Amino acid sequence: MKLSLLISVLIVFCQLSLSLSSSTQQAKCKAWLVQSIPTDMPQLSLVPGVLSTADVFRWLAGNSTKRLDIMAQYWQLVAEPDDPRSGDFGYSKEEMQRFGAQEGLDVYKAIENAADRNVRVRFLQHSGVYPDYTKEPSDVASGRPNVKNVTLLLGNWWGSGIVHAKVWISDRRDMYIGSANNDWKSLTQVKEVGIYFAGCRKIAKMVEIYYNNLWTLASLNASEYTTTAWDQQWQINRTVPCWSYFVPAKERCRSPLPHPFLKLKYVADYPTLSDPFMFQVPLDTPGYSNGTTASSYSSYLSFAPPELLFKNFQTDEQAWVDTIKSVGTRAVVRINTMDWLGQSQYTKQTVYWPSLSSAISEVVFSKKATVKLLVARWSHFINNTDDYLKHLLYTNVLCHSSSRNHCKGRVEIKYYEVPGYNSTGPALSKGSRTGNTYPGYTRVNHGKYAVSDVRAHIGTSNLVWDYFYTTAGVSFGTYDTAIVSQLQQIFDADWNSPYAVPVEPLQGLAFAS
Ligand SMILES: *[C@@H]1O[C@H](CO)[C@@H](O)[C@H](O)[C@H]1NC(C)=O
Ligand SMILES: *[C@@H]1O[C@H](CO)[C@@H](O)[C@H](O)[C@H]1NC(C)=O
Ligand SMILES: *[C@@H]1O[C@H](CO)[C@@H](O)[C@H](O)[C@H]1NC(C)=O
Ligand SMILES: *[C@@H]1O[C@H](CO)[C@@H](O)[C@H](O)[C@H]1NC(C)=O
Ligand SMILES: *[C@@H]1O[C@H](CO)[C@@H](O)[C@H](O)[C@H]1NC(C)=O
Ligand SMILES: *[C@@H]1O[C@H](CO)[C@@H](O)[C@H](O)[C@H]1NC(C)=O
Ligand SMILES: CC(=O)N[C@H]1CO[C@H](CO)[C@@H](O)[C@@H]1O
Repeated sequence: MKLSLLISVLIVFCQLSLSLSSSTQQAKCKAWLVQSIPTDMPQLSLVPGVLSTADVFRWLAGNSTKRLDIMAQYWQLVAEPDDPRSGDFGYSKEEMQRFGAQEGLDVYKAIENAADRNVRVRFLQHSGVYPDYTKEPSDVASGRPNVKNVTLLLGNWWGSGIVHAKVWISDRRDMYIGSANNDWKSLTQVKEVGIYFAGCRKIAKMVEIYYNNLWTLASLNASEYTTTAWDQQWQINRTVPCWSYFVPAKERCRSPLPHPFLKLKYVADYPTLSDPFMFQVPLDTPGYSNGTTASSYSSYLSFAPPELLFKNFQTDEQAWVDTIKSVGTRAVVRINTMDWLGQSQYTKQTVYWPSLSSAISEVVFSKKATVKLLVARWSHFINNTDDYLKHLLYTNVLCHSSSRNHCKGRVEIKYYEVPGYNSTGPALSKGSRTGNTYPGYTRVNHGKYAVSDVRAHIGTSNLVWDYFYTTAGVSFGTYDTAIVSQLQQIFDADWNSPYAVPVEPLQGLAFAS
């Protein structure tokens, strides 16, 4: 009698606590995909339920009550059509309005308002860009003791590289991760993709550790913690923090960061984890038509450079490679990037970097996968990109190079050209009209993401060696079917638009399908 009573009390209690914990969790963590779509792209079909970056940035600042942490490459939220040194110079008030410059000012004001509400604000950035550098964060910090700003120069730590991650964390629970810079143009003149989390403490906490680690680096004297190491994997000598895996274990220092990475002996390259840390936070996806109920799928975060890893997180490079390799047999991987190079861009010795192109060729051969790659063509296009893309397209020739091959996959590559991309820059220069029709550094597809049939990966890094080894970057990835499916829709809208034009194979080597 007593025992059965105890048991039923226990059962009721267990059910109660189960339903409590699942309902509080399910009600809390919401995720939306976020885009910026440049003005004057009438032929792009819009994916319903995707939020706009400008709204999300204003909300993150507007909703914050205690803390607001922003990590940015640079700041240019306030347009400067009157500054002759600016790429905005010479455009009229009406033109700036048509370009959507107001959105940037509104975000800037929302940040100022948060600072005035006595929210504890932190800004961490690279040195900024011409002509203002760090003027905007410094202005917000000036005279407000609750606002802290630091400039972190990763070149002092890795020989080259910058803070390139774009992350907002508000009240340790709302967050943005994606391609958008703190720049008015990133809201209405550059195509961006990111993800917005609301009420996601568990995920925000993990990203905050990375944020704090970078904050700590900014306060240390790099020359006391760096060394030159022989990088066996990439065959160069390079500057690395003294706790790097490239430093032999005996010479390796203790990381001054509070959350050091796995203990491993000397390794010849960065270890690929067989069990990178995944978490099962149920995500509500109210922006996806049929995806409002939270289900538990595995999700992950990945970080660059590798020396800034902690716990059991994977490197950003591994997360990209694993996303490509997650593709099912005969299924499709979609990849979107601004830059693509199979090498390094900023190092003294140039590194050859086949990691992503190899992963693509591997799934084309073995899994009969189709890989669709969308690369930006714009006014700052890297000249040798086309050579690397043609090299990757040659996979199609190799695939069919023997009648004994059972290779049924293919690579398809397109350039994405935002209309007006070849007419950007100040409207006025040395007193005369330039003929440009959009401000400098605009009209480009800047998103960095990949999505297979089962896994979505949303990052902040361009697909070039430096971003994975010397530059700060963060990605969020997930097997959540709603996010996977909506990210595919975003890609397909671009891929099938008239703004995407096929990259031609090497001349004379066209592969007939
Ligand atoms: C807070 O965020 C929500 C969406 O998560 C948004 O609807 C609301 O407008 C934001 N509030 C402010 C004051 O920005
Ligand atoms: C950093 O450390 C180096 C080497 O110990 C030293 O020469 C230099 O003065 C330090 N710089 C600062 C700003 O403390
Ligand atoms: C790397 O540095 C070592 C030690 O200074 C030197 O002996 C070696 O030649 C260098 N290798 C390259 C490829 O620069
Ligand atoms: C590409 O080549 C052109 C012409 O040679 C040059 O002016 C431009 O600076 C190059 N761009 C880059 C990003 O290398
Ligand atoms: C820009 O590209 C378009 C389409 O390719 C072309 O018609 C136009 O002449 C180009 N403009 C400039 C300034 O090169
Ligand atoms: C959404 O609904 C459509 C039609 O009912 C269905 O085919 C699709 O699989 C659903 N997507 C997800 C992610 O559940
Ligand atoms: C590192 C950095 O950018 N520091 C700036 C932060 O803001 C103050 C103004 O309060 C500037 O004086 C600093 O230069």
